[in-house]
Amino acid sequence: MSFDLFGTTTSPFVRRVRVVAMERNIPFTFIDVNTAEGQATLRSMSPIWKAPTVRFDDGVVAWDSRVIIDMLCSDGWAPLRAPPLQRAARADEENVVNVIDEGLLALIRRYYPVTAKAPLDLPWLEKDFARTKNILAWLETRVREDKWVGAYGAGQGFGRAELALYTATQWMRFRNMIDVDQFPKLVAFEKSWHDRPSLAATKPGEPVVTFCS
Ligand SMILES: N[C@@H](CCC(=O)N[C@@H](CS)C(=O)NCC(=O)O)C(=O)O
Repeated sequence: MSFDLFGTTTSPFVRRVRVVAMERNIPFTFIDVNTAEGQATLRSMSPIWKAPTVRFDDGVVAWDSRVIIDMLCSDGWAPLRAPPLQRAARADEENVVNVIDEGLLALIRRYYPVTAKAPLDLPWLEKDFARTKNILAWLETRVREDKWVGAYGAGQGFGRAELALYTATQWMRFRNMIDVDQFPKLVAFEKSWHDRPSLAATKPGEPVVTFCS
């Protein structure tokens, strides 16, 4: 399997796909959608114009990081932790990933007026900001042993929830969107994973490496 990845060097959702590809040793070609050509191709492929969007070597196109990651792991998740099979544990993991996605999307909606120097004192932007703070406070109560997120994952490796949380808080720091340091358990969580090679090789804004070992 190989694929073309339409993305940016900064997107946390694109980063998740890059991390999974590196972890699973799946080669890909990166196409920057911040170029005119990359953006035009993205728009010809996806009606929502969002990154990540992927075209696999068999021609299959997918957007949304969760769907893409599922496809990259269709024959197994190793060395990542597979999603749990047990009902309650599965719901817990899906809920955690969904919470993180919503927190990120709320801050991404705020990021655009921040960069445009547009007003931020609008009720829906204020609600989005409060929502993200509430989400981070909730996640703070879900971190276990400084490493795992959610009820199910203790000692079972780096899975979707940990990937989602790490890439989210790192993007929030990179864009200076919220003070992550006010959440000590999230800070401890980040520290636990900093040296994982796939995370260290995909820092926001740095050139994309598409290595396979
Ligand atoms: N649910 C999507 C979210 C993707 C997303 O929001 N991507 C942002 C970049 S971080 C994007 O492409 N934004 C461009 C836009 O809104 O036009 C996923 O998980 O892939």
